Amino acid sequence: MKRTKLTKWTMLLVVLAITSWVAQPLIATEDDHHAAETGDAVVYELIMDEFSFLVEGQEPGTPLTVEAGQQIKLIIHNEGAIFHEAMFGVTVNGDHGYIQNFFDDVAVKIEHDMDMNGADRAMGLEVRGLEEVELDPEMKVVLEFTVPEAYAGQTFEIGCFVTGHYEAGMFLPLVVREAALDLHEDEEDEHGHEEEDHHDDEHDVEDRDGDGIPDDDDYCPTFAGDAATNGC
Ligand SMILES: [Cu+2]
Repeated sequence: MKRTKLTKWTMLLVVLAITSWVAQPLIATEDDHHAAETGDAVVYELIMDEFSFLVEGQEPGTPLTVEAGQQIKLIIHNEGAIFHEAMFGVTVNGDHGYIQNFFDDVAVKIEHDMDMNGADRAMGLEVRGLEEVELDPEMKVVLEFTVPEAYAGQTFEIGCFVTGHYEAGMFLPLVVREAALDLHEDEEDEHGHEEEDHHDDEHDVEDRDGDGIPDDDDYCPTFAGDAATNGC
């Protein structure tokens, strides 16, 4: 949140970059130019500017929606003119971020490319409990992680807590959907007629936040919101 923190972080990055360069880069520079080949990870680009988060290819204000158990490669890019940060969690705690951190018990691989005296270099860190990402203008960082199964059906948020930014609208819901719904339905079909009743029960549409938008259509199913913002 403070510039001093960024300076220390940047110094740490530089030290680690030199270390990893000397002892073979942790991530081959090549990999970053072939995102599609990174295992089964689903790639999203989260763009920061004044004052919003936007998922590349989506309408402004549309949540970042991921699946429980899914492997994610999240590129965070500050396309704004000023410094921004991203925190991930639920329940805003004043200016300090969120009470529950999305990454509390999640291993995150952090990758960053940089130019070292004209040569392309990459670095990587693997951390658990990542609290925040801080980026100067034009900076880009990649987070790789697996969405915990236990998060299925929960709605989190991504927010910037640089003074005044959250209040200016710099936040976006992060929705975790249950995984592999289609597979589940196929299985049910195989059970045949006698399970029809059970099948129907499961398809009763809930509206947990009571905002009049059924959970199936509600991008923020646990937050009472406006129809104009898809329930967020
Ligand atoms: Cu900001």
